[in-house]
Amino acid sequence: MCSERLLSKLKKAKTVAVLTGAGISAESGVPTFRGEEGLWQKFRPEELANFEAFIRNPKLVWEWYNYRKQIINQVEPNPAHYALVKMEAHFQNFHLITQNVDNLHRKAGSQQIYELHGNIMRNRCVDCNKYIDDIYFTNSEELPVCDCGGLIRPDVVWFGESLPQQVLMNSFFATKNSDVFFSIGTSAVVQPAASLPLEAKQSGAYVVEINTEPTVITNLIDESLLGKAGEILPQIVSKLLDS
Ligand code: BJW
Ligand code: ZN
Repeated sequence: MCSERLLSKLKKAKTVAVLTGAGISAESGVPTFRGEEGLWQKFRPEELANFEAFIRNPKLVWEWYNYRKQIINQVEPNPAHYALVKMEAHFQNFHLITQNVDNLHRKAGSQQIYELHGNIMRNRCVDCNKYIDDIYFTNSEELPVCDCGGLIRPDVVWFGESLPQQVLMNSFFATKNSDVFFSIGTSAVVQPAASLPLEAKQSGAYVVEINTEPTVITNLIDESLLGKAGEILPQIVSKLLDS
């Protein structure tokens, strides 16, 4: 699955950047966002992952997050997450940029992670912005409320909201400097993350996609590896380490 061309690019690479999306956690049992299987109670992510939806119906949005948190708390990283830990140890400069909020890269042992869309285990108050660690509540009739009386929300990035600026700047910097860039398990439709593989391409990186299906960027990049990240990434890493 690892072409000679990719192997030779990787052997010469000093800086490697990786963008991951929900597909990398699919083999761990975390549902993706798009496609039939990704829909939660037939809601599109755009309908739930926005502030207006939260204010209109916080109970519904919290139900979605509680459902996902329950899954995330029970699952383990898969071979794709672990392959990226090995890559981090191998390369001089390695940057892992993730759209995922599920903590699985950290759980696998990746050290430096740019979390573009926040983290599902953190929360903050919509009024005073105070950070609140993980909260557990099973009865979503009782919504979590801050000391100040404000509603507590998950500390994730919803549609129409800005991404954490420093994390975004670091991600673009790493992308522009990369010799090889991987886009793994993302449909590449949500901006600004979706522009990173194309930014890498424009800056001269060798851009590789790993996905079970072709995406909107497949024809714009250098190499598309069709298949499961948990199967393809370990093959790439072992070929690289054995060579
Ligand atoms: C496998 C696999 C296996 C499966 N192996 N692969 C019009 C045009 C352009 C942009 C916009 C527009 N209108 C609005 C915008 C901006 C908007 C946007 O991009 N919208 C588009 C959808 C049109 N973006 C934003 O609003 C962002 N902010 C922003 O732009 O700020 C500036 C601004 C501010 C104010 C006004 C305007 C601009 C914020 C985006 C936030 C996204 N948030 C979410 C939720 C995060 C919290 C949470 O998790 O709940 O992030 S939405 C959701 O989508 C989540 C994901 O990170 C993100 C991306 O999804 P991802 O990871 O790609 O998952 P899927 O399911 O789409 O794909 C999975 C893939 O895996 C598939 O391809 C499978 O084939 C594959 N796969 N198994 C390998 N085993
Ligand atoms: Zn508050």
